[in-house]
Amino acid sequence: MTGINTSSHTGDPLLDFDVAKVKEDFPILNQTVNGHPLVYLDNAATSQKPQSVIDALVGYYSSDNSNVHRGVHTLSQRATDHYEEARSKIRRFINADDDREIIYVRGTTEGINLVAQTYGRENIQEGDEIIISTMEHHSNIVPWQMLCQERGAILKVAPIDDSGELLLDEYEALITSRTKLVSMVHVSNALGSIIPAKRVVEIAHAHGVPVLLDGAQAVAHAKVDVQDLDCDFYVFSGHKLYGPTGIGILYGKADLLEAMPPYQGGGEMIRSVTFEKTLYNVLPHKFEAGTPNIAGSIGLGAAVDYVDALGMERIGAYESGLLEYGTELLSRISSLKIIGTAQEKSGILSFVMDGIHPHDIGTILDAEGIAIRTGHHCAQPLMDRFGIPATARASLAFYNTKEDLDALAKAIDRVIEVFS
Ligand code: C6P
Repeated sequence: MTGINTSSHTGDPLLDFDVAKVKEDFPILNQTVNGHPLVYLDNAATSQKPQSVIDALVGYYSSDNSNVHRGVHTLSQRATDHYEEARSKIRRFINADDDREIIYVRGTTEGINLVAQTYGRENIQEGDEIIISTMEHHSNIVPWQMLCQERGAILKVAPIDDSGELLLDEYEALITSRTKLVSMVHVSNALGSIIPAKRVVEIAHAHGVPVLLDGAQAVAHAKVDVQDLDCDFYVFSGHKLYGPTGIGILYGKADLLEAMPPYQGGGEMIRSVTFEKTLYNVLPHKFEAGTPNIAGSIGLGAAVDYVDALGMERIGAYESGLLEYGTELLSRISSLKIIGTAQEKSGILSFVMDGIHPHDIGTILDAEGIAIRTGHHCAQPLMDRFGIPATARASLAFYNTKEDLDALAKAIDRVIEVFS
């Protein structure tokens, strides 16, 4: 597996990436659906898994399956080594400073809930404020609403413009002496907008406010460096990064994590327990109560190895080329409107069509073997902002091709035909 044509650079990222070779690493892509070769364009919902990730899962269960941090026997030590090696790989992948800052969680949703229930409960009092943006996924809205309800705190929403760009001045104007946290999506799942995350953090920090970034749609598509971003928390899901479901990462700066109370109580998160008192374990174990998703962590480590070998910069360049190509194709369809046209965009093509419900678009595309997502994308307030109930969304990964996008455009012509 390399997928990178290093011998003859053409300067065209679409040509410099050997996508045919890369696709061979993803067995699921080699099938027909409804009589057509599968075109998988639902990568923002979940991405497909390379053989190396599947092998890592099978390898773990075939050779090493055992509980971690508990046994002196060989299998347990092997499982623990692999589990902790994966943590180190993930730490390097996002350039965190220390393995202690990498907390295994179930996914983005659990990572945000963890921060809300620990940092939030500890630091947010009546009348305090939390700032999010219009573009949030429900998982970066509801946990804060729950906390605000409990505490009598206030949730403020930074607006966006019609292209889907965050209005930085209006965001800054929302910050007051009562603002205790900013929690924002790094890349919008419904629009593809990439927020100026570094600037968002700088502005918040200038007011002494910590920042959580929801990186669910960012980590698989561009190099993320948490130290460069200087964010205080960063969360993402393994399954959108070519890894297994049920595993994700909460990154937090060590001093913040140290000061936070634990999330759940149970085994593993303790140093000692008596009926009178429990002493908590050190980081990261303080936040990892119970038997963790060992196979998932190891699988995520293998996914990180895979994308590292391809190179995040090359992945980003290739996907940008694809996005440009797809945007151009869809823009030619007069009855179609792209929702989300920010200057800085990740590989998401959300669109609506005159008089045709997105679900009908999705159904007809499925009959052509094309998988997209339709609906509100768990971002209902964002749909309200655009005055629409739903969009059809094609979302890209590095194993997609220009031909996939040609097939999408052709199938959209078919949708128009059916409804004319
Ligand atoms: N978005 C989509 O189709 P979980 O479910 O915990 O792995 O990820 C939640 C989540 C949080 N933030 C953003 C920006 C997301 O995109 C998602 C998941 C999927 O867009 C499923 S709703």
